[in-house]
Amino acid sequence: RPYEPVYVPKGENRISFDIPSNYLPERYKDIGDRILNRFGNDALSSVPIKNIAIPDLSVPLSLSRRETFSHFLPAHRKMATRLTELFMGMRTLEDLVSLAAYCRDRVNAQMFVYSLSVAILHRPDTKHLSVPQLAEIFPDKYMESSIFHRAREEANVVPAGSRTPIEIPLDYTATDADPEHRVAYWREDVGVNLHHWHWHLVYPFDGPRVAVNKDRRGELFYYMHRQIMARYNIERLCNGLPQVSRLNNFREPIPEAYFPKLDQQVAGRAWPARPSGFVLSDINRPADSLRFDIGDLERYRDRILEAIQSRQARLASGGTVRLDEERGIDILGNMIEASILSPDITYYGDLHNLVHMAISFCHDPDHRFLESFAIMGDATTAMRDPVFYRWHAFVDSLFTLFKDSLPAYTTQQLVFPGVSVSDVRVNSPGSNPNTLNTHWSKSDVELSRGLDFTPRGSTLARLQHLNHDDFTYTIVVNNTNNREVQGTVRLFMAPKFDETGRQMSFNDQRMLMIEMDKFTWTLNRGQNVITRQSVDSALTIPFEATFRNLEANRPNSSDLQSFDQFNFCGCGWPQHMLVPKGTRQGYPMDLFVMVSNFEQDRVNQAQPTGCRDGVSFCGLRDLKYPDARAMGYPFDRVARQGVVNLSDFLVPNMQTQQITVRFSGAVKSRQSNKQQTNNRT
Ligand code: CUO
Repeated sequence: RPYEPVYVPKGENRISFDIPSNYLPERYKDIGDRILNRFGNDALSSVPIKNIAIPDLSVPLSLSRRETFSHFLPAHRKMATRLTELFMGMRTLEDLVSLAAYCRDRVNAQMFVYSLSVAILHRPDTKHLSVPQLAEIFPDKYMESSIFHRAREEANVVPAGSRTPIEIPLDYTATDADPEHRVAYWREDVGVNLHHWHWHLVYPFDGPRVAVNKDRRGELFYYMHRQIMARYNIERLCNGLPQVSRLNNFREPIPEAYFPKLDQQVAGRAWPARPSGFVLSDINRPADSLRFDIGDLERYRDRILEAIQSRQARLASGGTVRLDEERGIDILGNMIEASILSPDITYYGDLHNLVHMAISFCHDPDHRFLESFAIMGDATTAMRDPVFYRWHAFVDSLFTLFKDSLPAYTTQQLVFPGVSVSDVRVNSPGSNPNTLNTHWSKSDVELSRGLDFTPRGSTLARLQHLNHDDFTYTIVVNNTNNREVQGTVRLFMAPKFDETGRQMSFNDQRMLMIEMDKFTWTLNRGQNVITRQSVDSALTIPFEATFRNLEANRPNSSDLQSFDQFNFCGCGWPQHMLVPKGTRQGYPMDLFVMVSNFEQDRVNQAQPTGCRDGVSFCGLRDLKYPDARAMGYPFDRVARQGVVNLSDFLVPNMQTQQITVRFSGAVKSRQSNKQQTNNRT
């Protein structure tokens, strides 16, 4: 979309970029004046672009603008890494903007956004900027393709300000004849997919070392994806489906089918679908510089298993490294994913990424049909496909194998001397105590930034999604120490019963413990009553980071103006997906709270500046992960001797409460517009 001004939905403001005429690609050079003046006085503010000496772009330019881009493809990520390095290496912000302006109409659009976003997130002079919301730049990766025709039609006929949002129905990829479709609302949720894309932007597995080499990134790869698996499995149980099976045999047919119904607007093609029963094959696609056999994947898998069993890994530099209690899981995360921090990437391979690719090319493994990868080949879209969870269930089982070989936590590693929790409960206004209420909501996403049409102006897509009533935790904690102490409050919840209706054992239940919140609290002597709002969860980003606020979404409204001034964190679990759907009858879950000793959780470092949302899944920029305990503590280890059920696991600084999650089935508008208050420490 050359030379469109960037539309900023803040009143009628438009910004154009004043591009030096030598920046125009060959194709437009002769008609440069006409293009550059295309919007005349329509563009109210103009950003001058400095004319700089353009560095060598031959590597990123080797991917055409019309190809689909995937950072899972080694050849593509080599190009993207080069481009990211160039963006990161620009001396000043002005030079960066200039190079970006030059690249925008030459480089592959998705690679451009990927590399520029990684650079923005990691350059010291841009790290306080939010990267643009991807669903607005590439709505085709998040929404059913037919809406784009409808949006253009609406925009052509109806002036901005009077346009009606284009409604996207909840069920458009399949029917309930496919049992997997019962959880499609979860897999296809825009916020969930935005979080996943953003996580991989913040934690790239390849690229400039400063972007990759982050504190405990391998462990966070394990923990964030483990939590996704637990949440998805709970959602399945709520919908009468069994937990996900693992993809542990690379030669067996894959039962799950998926027909994405997404268009790749850039390539002008539909994303490939996968009928049931497809089998993975050896991949040989010279056009993608990609060649590997199923046998290679099996070899990598067996070598990783051997490392887990022997608790040591080979180093590329020679010698070995021990997979110990403290660092083992982090090394394994980097080894399995794999990131460039893998101890030996030639020996252990690139297992997780290559299986993403093998699945995404199973419809055309040797490129004879000139087909591109399917949605599993792109972190932006992968979570929509049921096979994502089959594959990640296997990846997770490798981590579990390692974690379960570590000794159980002793009670000394769990207690907080002098501190006990006597009660925990949840309350939602107007509802029974200890009940969480879920429902559908409809919310809007702006389409106009990502669509090429005139006349411009706001055009919205309206999506139906799961949501819940806001709620409050109340926790009663007694401190019998004769001084004030600091505690870390850890909130989790898990289903009480398994698929067959039997009460879960501790070891089964701990695998489904989803983190709900985590925060530090000062405990006075005696009794303390802690209250905490669900909107303040350390897991989530605010509702408004995913959606436009429906009520405020009128052109020129003051809320819309404040929307753009709000510096959102992109990474973080969407607030509207914090609570599992539950059931109409009420789904029984155990709410668990632990108050651990902050002295042992503390990470000594500077206070974070800027973005502090979504910390549990996304960490803090430029800082260490702000919890010294193993991620998932206290549920990341097997039960100690004598623990059969959750109640046996409890020590005085823990407490549980049975809660009910009730789904109303109704479409309800949002209960509150409350912003997160950022009051966590
Ligand atoms: Cu996030 Cu497989 O790691 O997609």
